[in-house]
This record gives sequence, C-alpha cells and structure tokens, in this order.
Amino acid sequence: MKDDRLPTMEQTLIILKPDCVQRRLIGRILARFEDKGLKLAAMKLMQISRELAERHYAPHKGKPFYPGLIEYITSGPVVVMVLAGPRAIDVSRKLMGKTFGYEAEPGTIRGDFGLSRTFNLVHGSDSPESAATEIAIYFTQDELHSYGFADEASVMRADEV
Ligand code: RTP
Ligand code: MG
Repeated sequence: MKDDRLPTMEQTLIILKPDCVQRRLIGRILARFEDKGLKLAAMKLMQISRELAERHYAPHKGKPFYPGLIEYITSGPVVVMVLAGPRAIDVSRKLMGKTFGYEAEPGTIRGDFGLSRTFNLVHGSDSPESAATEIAIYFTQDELHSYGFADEASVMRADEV
C-alpha cells in the first residue's frame, strides 16, 4: 500500500555480511534496525558475485585491504536490504558503529558483536550519492516498496522531516 501522506524518507543500502549470516546473527541485527523504526523497503538473501562486489567497492579499489574485502564479501551468502526513514543513512551508520569492531562503541552493532577489522558484520551506505549507486546495484526500482505502518502516527509526526 502506497501512502503519499508520509514524509519523504531517505533510503540506505544495508548488507548483513557473510560473518553475520554464518554466525546466525541475521535476526538479532535486523532487530536493531527495526527497533529504531527504520522501514524495510527491500530485502534478499544472495551471494554477491565478484563483478557486483567490484562495482560496490569501486571507491576502495587500489587500497591495501581491497583484495581481502572483495574475497570476504563474495565468500558466502549475505542479506542485502534497503532501509527507509528520516536520515536513514546517518541513523544506520550510528547503529552500526565505527568500522573496526575493536574501536566501535558498546551499544552499536559492531561494538557489541565483533572485534575484527574485516569481519564487521554489516555494511551501510555513507552518503546519499553512494546509497543511490549501491541500491541500483542490487535492486530494480519495482523491487523497492513504499508503504505505511499502522502505528506510524505514534512514531513520528508527518511534518517532522
Ligand atoms: P562499509 O563500507 O562496509 O559499511 O564500512 P565502512 O564504511 O565503515 O568502512 P569503509 O572505509 O567503507 O571500508 C569498507 C570495508 O573495508 C574493510 N576495511 N578494512 N584498514 C583495513 O584493514 C580496512 N579498512 C577498511 C572493512 O571491512 C570495511 O567495512
Ligand atoms: Mg563504506
């Protein structure tokens, strides 16, 4: 159901990385985003091909960690999703915490679930531009759903964004 009265939502691309799937943490980490009030616009389980990984991580090409990053993100199934909400990009990055598990604050996803530099559980877009590029890598426009929650009026005012 599309509801045109809803405030304009920002969208971000989130990936629950191979370590998240392998450690059976999909539900618990998805719950962090749901608890915050972000809305799933799209979601799928998939294995990222080398070609898609190279498109996604093109901004990191040439960096020392790039080969390991591509190898890791293509190593097993991941959950790819689009989350929507006011300031969804920044809100998601705050929920995720700093890049490396050993630096991420307790209370954040990376801070609570890991210590690694590479196995850091989750990816989130870092700007509106990268969100648009990344969403288009994984989803077609008609796979993105726009809908209202029954309790939306209790969560935020329609004129807040
Ligand atoms: P992500 O893109 O995965 O959401 O992570 P991020 O924005 O917090 O970090 P970014 O700088 O974009 O790095 C992408 C991924 O590369 C790995 N990395 N390793 N020095 C290193 O060893 C290093 N730096 C980055 C991490 O897995 C990071 O998530
Ligand atoms: Mg990044």
